Amino acid sequence: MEYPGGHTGAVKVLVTGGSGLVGKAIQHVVKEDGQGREEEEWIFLSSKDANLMNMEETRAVFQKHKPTHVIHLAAMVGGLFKNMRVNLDFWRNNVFINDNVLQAAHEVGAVKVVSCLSTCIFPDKTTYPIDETMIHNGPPHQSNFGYSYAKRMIDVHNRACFQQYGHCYTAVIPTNVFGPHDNFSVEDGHVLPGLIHKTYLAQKEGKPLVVWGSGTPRRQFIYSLDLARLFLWVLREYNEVDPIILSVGEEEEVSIKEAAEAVVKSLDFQGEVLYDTSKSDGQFKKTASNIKLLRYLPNLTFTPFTQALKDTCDWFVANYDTARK
Ligand code: NAP
Ligand code: GFB
Repeated sequence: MEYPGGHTGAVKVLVTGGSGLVGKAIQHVVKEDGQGREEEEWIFLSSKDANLMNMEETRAVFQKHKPTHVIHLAAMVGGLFKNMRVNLDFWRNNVFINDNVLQAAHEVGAVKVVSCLSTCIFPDKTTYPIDETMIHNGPPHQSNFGYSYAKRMIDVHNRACFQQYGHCYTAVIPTNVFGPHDNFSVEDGHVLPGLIHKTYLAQKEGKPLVVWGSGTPRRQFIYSLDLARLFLWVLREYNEVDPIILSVGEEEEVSIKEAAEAVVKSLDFQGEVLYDTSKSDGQFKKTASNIKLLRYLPNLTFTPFTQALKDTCDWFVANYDTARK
């Protein structure tokens, strides 16, 4: 099986951040869905295996496994409100993790690394739809500039690594992700898991659901299992250093109000829905184009949003006691 950099034979894929929302989805697709290949060995790391902010621990785990390929997901991650609270931590922690992982991958001779950016890192003042060429065209939204600049440095690192060593180290740019094993924390998580958790509690306590902000901002959401399948394609077939947006189409963009109404419907919530406009709306929109992806995969389809959301709500209710919240 020919891989970038002329790699043939056995493939050992090390997934950093393998215990999170996206990592668990890749585990599901590789193991339960049988999408893994005979010549591939998959290793999924959590922070218990190594604190990747520490270079000695990072080097040790890479020396231990000597991966030929890396999917780099590990990061300090959070929703709008956590980002607004601790931008400095998001900057420092993610810069440490990213530099350690990319350097350790180089030191063990990994032929490919697929890292993870986000559609929230693009310039806040921009034309739409956003595409992959715009990453560095201006400052990101003020609410998450620490995380955004740390993520943008991955792209800088990849380009420098290609120029100096010829490595195929690349990155994907997912839009907002949701699914089983998400972080359902009301304070620190993203909007969909936060609304699922809040609706579940409102239903149990007979109280109104309070949606934060005006409900007018707009988002594109990708189901974690759809994203996981795309990660396997990028690992095996995508050979550009330039990043690629992994998102549903612009036409799938919904308002926060529509997303909240979809959560209410999925959980069959009968109570009152209120909007707390004292809370920030954050970025109004970050509409991203998936044209580059569709040029590679013209027949690509995504799980319908309402189905994916229902599956996620069902998972949360069934795993309430052990879910991250
Ligand atoms: P997540 O659920 O919060 O998982 C984060 C993962 O990183 C966990 O496995 C965690 O390990 C690991 N990690 C965090 N700090 C670490 C450290 N110091 N050392 C080692 N491992 C560490 O995040 P996610 O939503 O799956 O995000 C995965 C990637 O996708 C991230 O790079 C994120 O920036 C990107 N992304 C996410 C979204 C989204 O909407 N969720 C959107 C765009 C891009 P533990 O489980 O041990 O804590
Ligand atoms: O997913 P989220 O927290 O982050 O969504 P972003 C924030 C939007 O949802 C704002 C509204 O318009 C909020 O006012 N919202 C309504 C809520 N109710 C809630 C709720 O209960 N919880 C949350 N969290 N929001 C993030 C970036 O931006 O996107 C991160 O800050 C990351 O860095 C992530 O990249 C993918 O989509 O605004």
